[in-house]
Amino acid sequence: MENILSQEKLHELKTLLDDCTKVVISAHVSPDGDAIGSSLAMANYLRRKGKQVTVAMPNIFPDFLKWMPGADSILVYTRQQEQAKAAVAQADLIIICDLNQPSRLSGLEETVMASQAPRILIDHHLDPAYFCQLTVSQPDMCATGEVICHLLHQLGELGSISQDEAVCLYAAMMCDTGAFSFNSSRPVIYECISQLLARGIDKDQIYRNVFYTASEGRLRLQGYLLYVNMKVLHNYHTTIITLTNEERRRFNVKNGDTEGLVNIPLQILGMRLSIFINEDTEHPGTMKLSLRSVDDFPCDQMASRFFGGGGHKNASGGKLVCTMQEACKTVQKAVESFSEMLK
Ligand SMILES: [Mn+2]
Repeated sequence: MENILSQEKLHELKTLLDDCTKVVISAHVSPDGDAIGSSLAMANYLRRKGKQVTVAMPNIFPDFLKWMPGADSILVYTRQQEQAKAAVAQADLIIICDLNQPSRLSGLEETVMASQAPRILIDHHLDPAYFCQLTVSQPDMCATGEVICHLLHQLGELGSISQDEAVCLYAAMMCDTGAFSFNSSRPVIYECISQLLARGIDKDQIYRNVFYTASEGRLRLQGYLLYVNMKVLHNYHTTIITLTNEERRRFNVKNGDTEGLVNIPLQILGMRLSIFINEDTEHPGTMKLSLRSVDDFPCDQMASRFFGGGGHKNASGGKLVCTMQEACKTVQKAVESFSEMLK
């Protein structure tokens, strides 16, 4: 295991965690498994230490994460604004997981930034903004869940965390690595996992809880998207899949039902980049883009140059406020401008 904090920072972390009584934990908008898992791991850990903890997410999160220990008490800002604001106003510590810019807190940003409470950022995205008293940023790590494993190790607590905490941390790492199929070759990841397994978690059950939860509609939609909507740009080793809210309604699929679909086209031999353009269910007319690549193709650079987003080398996202047709044109332009790297 790695000691990621200097002695001085470790002391600062200990003091912040010891001195707080009411904690709010949040993560990025459209929370994924790492955002929810790392937030709930910290929540379960601090509750066990006797702290009053509220987890508040900027907006809804996928149904396939609702089994996670503590998920039932998560506040969703877009649905429970007053409660979330009150919790932030009363907090004497705010922990922010899995994001690198305060704008990623979306509707919660203003309230969080207005609070006088100290903030801790725990994250693994590139180029963190320094808007917290304590910033724990480890861009080389596979998930915020992994960063938390190392922090708990350094606090001398990793060996004695609860099973619930271990489950959340494992799920966080599993979700951000496609069940350890990408961005997960650093040996120390498996030292973390070894420690989590030693807490008695059932990793196979966690896998099924996350990945084997499809509705009939999702499976049929998946077939439709691959058969009808997927465009293959053979010259660029790139695939593009589109999904509008109208199509979503036709298959009766909910938020979260399209999670992971962006990875499937990379199963085609030789494909290097997969782009999924997905109309936002909460904001029709906004197109959310997910990018996945293999090897050295920089998804994050494409997302930041063309889609107002960012992320990691092999996984990034962004959004465009426009029609689906216009989004497709922008994607085409983006792919052409990266043609040298894709041919
Ligand atoms: Mn993450």
